[in-house]
Order: sequence, then C-alpha cells, then structure tokens
Amino acid sequence: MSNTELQMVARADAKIMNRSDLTRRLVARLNAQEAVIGGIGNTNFDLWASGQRPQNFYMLGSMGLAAPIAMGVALAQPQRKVFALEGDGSLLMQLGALGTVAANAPRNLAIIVWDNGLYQITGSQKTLTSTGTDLVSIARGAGLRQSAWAADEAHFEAMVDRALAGDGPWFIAVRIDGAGPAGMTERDPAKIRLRFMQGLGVVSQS
Ligand SMILES: Cc1ncc(C[n+]2csc(CCOP(=O)(O)OP(=O)(O)O)c2C)c(N)n1
Repeated sequence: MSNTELQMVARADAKIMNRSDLTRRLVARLNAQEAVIGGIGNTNFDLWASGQRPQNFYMLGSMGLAAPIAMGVALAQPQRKVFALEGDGSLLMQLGALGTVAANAPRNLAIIVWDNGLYQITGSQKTLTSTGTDLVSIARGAGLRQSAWAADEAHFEAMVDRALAGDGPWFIAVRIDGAGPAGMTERDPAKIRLRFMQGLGVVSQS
C-alpha cells in the first residue's frame, strides 16, 4: 500500500491503550508462523502471557535489541513476516536501528513500539517521550515512511493486518497506560533460543 493510505493521527490524539490487550490482539491475528521478537521486560512478559508460540523470541537482558534481532530474522527468512515489539525507553536507547532497518528495508518486517513514557520496569522513571519526543517522527526521519500512531484498538488491528498483507517495513507506535504485564517470562535463555530456532525451522524438533 502507499504511504498516503496510512491513517495519520498525532501522538497527542492517539488513544492510550493497554499493552497486554494489544499484544493478545496482535497474536490472535497471526496465522502463518510469523516470528515475534519481544523486547526486554514487560514487552516480552506480555508476549509470553499471550501464549507461547515457538516462533516467539523473548529478549531477556538488553534494551533496544528487538528490532535488530527481528531485522536479522526478516532478512534471513524473507518469506516469513516478522514483528518486533519494543518499549519506548528501549527504542530510545537504540535509535540507530531505525536507520539500519530503513537502509535494509525488509519488506516482511514490522516494528511495534509500546510508548508509556516510562522506563516502567525499573521504577517508572520518565523517558523522553513524556516530554515531547515523537517516535513516529523519528522513524520517518530515519527513512521508515510507513510509520504511524495507532489511533485506537481497531486502527492498531488494521495496521497489523496491513503489515501481514503488504510490503513493509512498517513502524507502528502505540500509546499505552502504566499497567503491569499479564505474566512473567520463564527466565531460561537456552530454552528460549532452542525453541525459537525450532520454531523457525533451522534446527530439528527432536
Ligand atoms: C543498557 C541497559 N541499561 C539499563 C538497563 C536496565 N533496564 C532494563 S529494562 C529498563 C527499562 C525499559 O524501558 P522500556 O523499554 O520503555 O519498557 P517498560 O519498562 O516501560 O515496559 C531498564 C532501564 C538495561 N537492561 N540495559
């Protein structure tokens, strides 16, 4: 689809939604073994709580790596759609990734950022989005033309459907509340990696 078809709302007009709810809505729309890379902390906790698909990867310790990992998967497996889920604080720590994604332009990649204006998991210190930094503007400036704020839940689902059906890369920004996650990822990196590699079909199931 062309950029002009994207419904554009300003960050200030985007509805404040709930990460656990929208993570479930995203996962419910997947039907072709799409990969989903959950960023550190609450972002991957909610992905875990939405159901543990073998195509899910849970980033346990490093901020800002959901999009870089997802880009690698997208480039390695161009037939598979890949979603990166990242918190605003984590994305702000790794902004160069947006330019790298734009430069490589994987058509099968969508980045979703959950913007609560907080480093919530470490004590809810404020991030720069709480004082006006606009991640969609940054993404566009980095070269990701198909970038937009989700106006509400229905618009979020429509953008996910577009990412599933059309060529990306996509950048979907979502304002979220300060509610905690719906669960807690089991902290076993070796198991997470093995299951993900099996889910991507790069190692056998046995
Ligand atoms: C390089 C680095 N600095 C600091 C931390 C500690 N830390 C872990 S998660 C986190 C906050 C993440 O914020 P955000 O991505 O916005 O997600 P939220 O907690 O709001 O869901 C911080 C500061 C870390 N893991 N790595």
